Amino acid sequence: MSEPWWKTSVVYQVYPRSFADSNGDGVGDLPGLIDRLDHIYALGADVVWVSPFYPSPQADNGYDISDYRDVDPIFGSLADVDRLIAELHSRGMKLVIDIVVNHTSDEHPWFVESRSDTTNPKRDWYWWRPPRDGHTLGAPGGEPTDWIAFFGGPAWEPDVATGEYYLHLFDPKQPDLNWENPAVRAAVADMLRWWLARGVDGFRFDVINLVSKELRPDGTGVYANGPRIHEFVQELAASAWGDREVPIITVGECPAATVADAQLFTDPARGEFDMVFQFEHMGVDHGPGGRYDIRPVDLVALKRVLAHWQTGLADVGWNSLYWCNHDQPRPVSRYGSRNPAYRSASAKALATVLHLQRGTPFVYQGEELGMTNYPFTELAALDDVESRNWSREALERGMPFEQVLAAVNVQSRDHARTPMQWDASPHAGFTTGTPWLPVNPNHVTINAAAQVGDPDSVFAHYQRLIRLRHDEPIVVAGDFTMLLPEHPQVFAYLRRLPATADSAAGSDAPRELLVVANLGDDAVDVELPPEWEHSEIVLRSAPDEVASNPEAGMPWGRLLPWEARIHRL
Ligand code: TEU
Repeated sequence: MSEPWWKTSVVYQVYPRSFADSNGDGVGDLPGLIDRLDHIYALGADVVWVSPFYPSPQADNGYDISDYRDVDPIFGSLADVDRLIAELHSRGMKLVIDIVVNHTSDEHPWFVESRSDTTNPKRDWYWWRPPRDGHTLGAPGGEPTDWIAFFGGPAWEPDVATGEYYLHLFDPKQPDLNWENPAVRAAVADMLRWWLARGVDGFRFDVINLVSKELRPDGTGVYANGPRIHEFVQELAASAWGDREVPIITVGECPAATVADAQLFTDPARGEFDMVFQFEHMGVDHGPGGRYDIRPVDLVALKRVLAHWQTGLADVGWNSLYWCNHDQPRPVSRYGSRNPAYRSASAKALATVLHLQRGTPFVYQGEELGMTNYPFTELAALDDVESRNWSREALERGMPFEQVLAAVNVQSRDHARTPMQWDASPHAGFTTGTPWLPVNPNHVTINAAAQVGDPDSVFAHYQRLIRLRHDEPIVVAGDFTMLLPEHPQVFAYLRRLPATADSAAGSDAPRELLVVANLGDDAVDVELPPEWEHSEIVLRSAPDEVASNPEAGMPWGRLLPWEARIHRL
């Protein structure tokens, strides 16, 4: 089977600010990451994706870049990146860097030039527009379109000096680049080639499907998946990495992308991306008001969405698989048990149903330990620009404080950003200084030191899931059939390797796997296909009583709370 390497890989995401601090300033850094690479290696991950480490005013924690070809001193230096690459490569691992090119920082020299004068050669590198007809700059309703920024407020910022507005789909300190201008696209491709020459193995493209947009009258504008999106991506791919002998890995982050969009982005014949991050399954606990309009997780809807992506990209394209990243709450708090006794079991069950799907799994730092959301008690403790802005606006609209706090305690992006929990010491082994965001008090029990080497740990379960993907071709290549789609508590599916599509797997390789998990606090009896009753159990996670006495009168089809099993035929 000559699958590209990224199809058999597992990616581990590092948010460098929160991973490991080597110099005691309270902020994680690249030397800290290098010191901890053996943790990721021990887990079995093949690839490390590092969130932005470039020079940045940090208005959005580095997703506002002021220089694409350097490292922010808070994170280290270019020499540290070179060392990171060498240390990863010496372990047989690879590095993916984060490319944020829908926007730059307003402090990037390109934007500084662009805003300096309406006739500056870089004026057209960004989206500048005069006030709407009959309005004065900055007056209510003067914005050129009705777009609202992802972080709240109008997506247009008035610039008094030149009398025009500029577009920012995110923070005002993140002006959008104008990809209609070929010089912008050439500059981006040039920068990617520079990083490839330095030795990186791939790119994660931030909100890349927003780069083609159409400014139109109110209610008709297009800010995502615009008319030239595939043209832009194909051009970038061809000019930046099309000539590479060893394929790199490319992941396009695509909010609002549908399966149909993803088929286009990830069809190898089209020369775009290897995979995209889709957001549909992130919406199953969002109400009509967005992510802070919280609804209980609807497991049936979650399964329907994931199955749709599995089948939608079965024949063409490829899936990314993720529960978490630096923008999402912790999966065990979001989809897992409310009962702390089941935290570990629910982390294992969630990992199982994700990792046995077809696609490339992404593990976000701390997920492999079952790290949880942080219990915020005051809004002032929040750092994330999105949750700060949302909570301020919600209070202004009259939402009671308790309700605002409850919402951020479910959804704030800061839950994923509290420091990595290495050990039980005062700052969890993350820093000797004062951490930039508080350490979760539960680090005294939930930490890497307590789990690495413990065969019952969440960490050990992730190790087994990753090893299974490396060892069993069926996990990579098998097809997917959802079972019990309407069951409100059980997540079950089959993976099958059709005999024809499998020459290299060998005749004794397993051709069918059954994955089944109880995602609830109560034991449940389900009707599973009878031919599986006496099949081999490859992996089983369950509360202690089953683990110690697996056959203790358990009827076939009974699943204990949060029990997950993988069977092999
Ligand atoms: O996120 C894009 C995005 O649309 C969401 O994940 C975002 O977090 C939004 O707030 C959802 O409510 C990417 C980055 O991952 C994120 O950290 C950046 O803030 C954003 O782009 C802007 O660069």
